[in-house]
Amino acid sequence: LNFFINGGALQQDNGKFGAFPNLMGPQWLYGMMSDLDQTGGLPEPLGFASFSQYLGMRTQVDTLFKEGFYQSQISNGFSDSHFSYSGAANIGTTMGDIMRGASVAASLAFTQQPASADVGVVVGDADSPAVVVTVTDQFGSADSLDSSMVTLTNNHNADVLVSPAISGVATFTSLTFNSPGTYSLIAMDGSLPGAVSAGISVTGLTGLSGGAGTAYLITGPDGGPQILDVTAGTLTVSIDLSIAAPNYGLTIENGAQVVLNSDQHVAGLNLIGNGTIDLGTHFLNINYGSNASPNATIPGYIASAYANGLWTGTGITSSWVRANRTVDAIGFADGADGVVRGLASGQYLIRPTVGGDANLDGVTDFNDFVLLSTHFLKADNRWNHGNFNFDAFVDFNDFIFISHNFLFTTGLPQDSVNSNSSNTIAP
Ligand SMILES: [Ca+2]
Ligand SMILES: [Ca+2]
Repeated sequence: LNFFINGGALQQDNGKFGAFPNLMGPQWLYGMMSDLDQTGGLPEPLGFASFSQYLGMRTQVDTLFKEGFYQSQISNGFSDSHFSYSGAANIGTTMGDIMRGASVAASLAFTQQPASADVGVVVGDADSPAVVVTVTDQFGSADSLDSSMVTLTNNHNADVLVSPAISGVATFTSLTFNSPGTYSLIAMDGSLPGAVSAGISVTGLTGLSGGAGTAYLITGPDGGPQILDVTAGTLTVSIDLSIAAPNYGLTIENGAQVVLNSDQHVAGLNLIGNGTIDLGTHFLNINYGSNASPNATIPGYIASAYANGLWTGTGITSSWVRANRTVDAIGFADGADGVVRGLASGQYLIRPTVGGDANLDGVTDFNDFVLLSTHFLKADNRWNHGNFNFDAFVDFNDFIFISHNFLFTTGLPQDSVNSNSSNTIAP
């Protein structure tokens, strides 16, 4: 009767359970039973009437072969230096040749995975269980001693994700997919045979589309404040994402671009490096609420794109404005200034309009001249105070826009959210 118990190097135990060191947690007890049916007169362990009783007191007997191999997982079966069960049994010293041996990592298995996922959304929220790869031992269970690194790749691109196996279980909590498709994941770990997941159907979120090389990440809880982080390529946004993700924040990283095919409401806009948003003909409303006004960053973003009137720079731009730059520009207003009808305090509006249209009502007229004259020759970077060339002062260079475009309109459709005013384009 030979027993091998994982938990360390193979070790002869002088035939005594009593010589085991403390073995904590689930352990595997297995061995070769040469005479389990006792026809050969094998002695029962001390304190048990029969082997069947002895085995029956195990927490689980997974496999039992008479005259062969058996294994059983024991939870907390060992305390101090004795094997005990319900505090009653001390196996004693009659078990024969008892040895202890380590389990060995034998294979990999996907033990949890989603069937589907959204592009850019981290796999592992309530909608899609995180991918779990288990390093199994020679008995088909998680190798509780394993802490190796499991590598995850896929059948579409070069993305590689690595996670340590903790007690034989590697959980991937930052897995995302960059583009639609049916994915297979491949798990690798050293020289172990690789494992392939079941198919994962990945679809893009409604209203978002991008070409090859476009990558984005959506973080934050479902229904809570989320961030759309565009990390590479050009992402076209065709619906107001705030309908599904209220007060979401938009980050556009260096080298990435967002093209709006829809008006957009966000909680904040963060451009990194040459990150660019092309408004087209659409407005961007920043609902900054009680946070600091984005006026600290927005005029700089637009000035960067303005490029002395050519609109060829990066930042906040508009391809429509670029094509109509002799008349049109990107204006902006802070609701806290009370200039734009329908734009509440805590909201910030950025939109294409005609040059000189300080109050963003779509026409350059005497009302805009009044705003400019009120702030004339003052240091003020706000479009809604009459600064139309994105520098630091309201002066004659800004008056030129009103003069040039007097009574011009944008030609853009006028919004009518605020039905109390026939002269508003605020969202
Ligand atoms: Ca106006
Ligand atoms: Ca100016």
